[in-house]
Amino acid sequence: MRTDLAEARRLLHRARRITVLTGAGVSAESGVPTFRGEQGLWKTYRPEELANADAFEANPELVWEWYRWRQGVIAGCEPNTAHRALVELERCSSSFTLLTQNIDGLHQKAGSLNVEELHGSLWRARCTREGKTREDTGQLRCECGAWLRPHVVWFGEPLDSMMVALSFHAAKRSEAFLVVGTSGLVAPANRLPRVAADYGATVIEINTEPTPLSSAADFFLAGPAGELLPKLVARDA
Ligand code: BJW
Repeated sequence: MRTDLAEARRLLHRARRITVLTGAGVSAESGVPTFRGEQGLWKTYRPEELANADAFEANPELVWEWYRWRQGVIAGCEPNTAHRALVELERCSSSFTLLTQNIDGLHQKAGSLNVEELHGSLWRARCTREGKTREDTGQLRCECGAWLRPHVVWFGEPLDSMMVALSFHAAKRSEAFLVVGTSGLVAPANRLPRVAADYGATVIEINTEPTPLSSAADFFLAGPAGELLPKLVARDA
C-alpha cells in the first residue's frame, strides 16, 4: 500500500470511470458527529436503543425525537472542502458515481449530482404501512393513519436492491475507486472497495486512521478529508 498523494492524483486523473464511497468522516469537518470513535454519536446514544426497527416499534416518538435532534444539528451544518472537491471531481469526470452512507444530504447541498444515498435520508419519511416515501415535514402519521418512520436503513434491514445493484456495477466498472471517511465496518457498503480492487480499479483511501479496508487499497492517504481531497482532485498541483 502506497502513501504518495502525487502518484494517487496522477492515476485518479487518468481514470475515465470514477466511483467514490463516503462515510461519516467526510462530514466531520462540517460539524456532523461521526458514529464511532472518541467523538462518535454512539458514545452518547446507543444505536441498539434508537436506530433499529424494534426500538421504533416500542417507542416511535422517542426514536423520532432523536432524529429531530439530529436534523436540528445538521440543518446548521454546511458542506466543507471535501464535499466541494467531490463536486469538482464530478464536473471534470466523464463517468462519476458518488455512493454515500451518509444521510445528512451535504453532498447534494454542495452540488454533487449523481449521488446514491445507500442508507437513506434524514430529510425523508416513509409510511410504515404503504412504504411510500415523502419529504419529512415533521408529521408523525401518514394520512392512512399508520406511523411514518425515518427513511433510513437500520441494522438488519435491506438496502434498496436497485441501489445495491447499481453500486456493485459501478464498483466493478470503475478505473479509480475512492473511499473517504468510513470505518469500513458496515456491510454491504464495506464490500465495495474490495470488489472494485478485484475488478482492477485503483483504490485510494482517505481517512484519519487505517481501517479494515486499508489492506485492499492501493493508496492510503492519512489525514482529514477536507485537507486531502482538494489536493487529490486539484488539476494544476
Ligand atoms: C475521518 C475524518 C476526517 C473521521 N477525514 N476521515 C452480525 C449481526 C447483525 C448484523 C450483521 C452482522 N454482521 C453483519 C451484519 C450486517 C450489518 C452490519 O454490517 N453490521 C456490522 C456493524 C457488523 N449490516 C446491515 O444490517 C445492513 N443491512 C443488511 O445487511 O441487510 C441484509 C438483509 C438482506 C435481506 C433482508 C434483510 C436484511 C444495514 C446497515 C445499515 C447501517 N445503518 C446506519 C444507521 C443509519 C441511520 C442513522 O444514521 O440513524 O448507517 S449504522 C451507521 O454506520 C450509519 C453509517 O452510514 C454506517 C457507517 O458508518 P461510517 O460512515 O463508516 O461512520 P463511522 O463513524 O463508523 O466512521 C467514521 C470514519 O471516518 C472513521 O474511520 C474515522 O477514522 C474517519 N474520520 N474524521 C477523514 N475529518
